[in-house]
Amino acid sequence: MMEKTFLMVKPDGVQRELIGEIVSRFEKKGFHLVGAKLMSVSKELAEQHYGEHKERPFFGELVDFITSSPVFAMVWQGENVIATARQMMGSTNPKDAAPGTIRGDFGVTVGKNIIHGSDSPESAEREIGLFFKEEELVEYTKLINNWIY
Ligand code: 3AN
Repeated sequence: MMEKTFLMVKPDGVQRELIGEIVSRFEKKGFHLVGAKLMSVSKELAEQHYGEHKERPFFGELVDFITSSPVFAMVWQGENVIATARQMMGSTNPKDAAPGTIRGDFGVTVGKNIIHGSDSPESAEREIGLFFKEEELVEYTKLINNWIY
């Protein structure tokens, strides 16, 4: 199923200069980049984005962290991209993330786990809407897709 997902290199990934590495993994996999921007996350946006974690003890930390330095927000498109991107990211806690995944290869601790990815079609739609205006998403055809699908 052709889907879109919201992925975000978090402040630790941007500071550690992992944007290129991460974008490259999704490009090489065969997914299609339809939106991207380097941006600062306001406290309001962070609280909306992490709304489902409001009652968790680490909510304050989460908001402080994501607003502490720029993030690289992206929208990727492809068949089953939501679930596949989650697999490519690895487990939430990098200590449990398999080698070969982004968190398994580059992360150490759960508070700084480098990347966020939507976990369902509903959250993908919600998060894309929070971070991107419709005109910031670029629909285009890539001939290489004929060799992927
Ligand atoms: P994921 O990002 O893999 O979907 P969630 O949605 O369970 O994981 O958690 C959202 C974010 O909250 C995670 N990316 C992680 O940075 C942070 N987080 C999760 N559990 C903890 C924890 N025990 N302590 C600190 N931060 C946490």
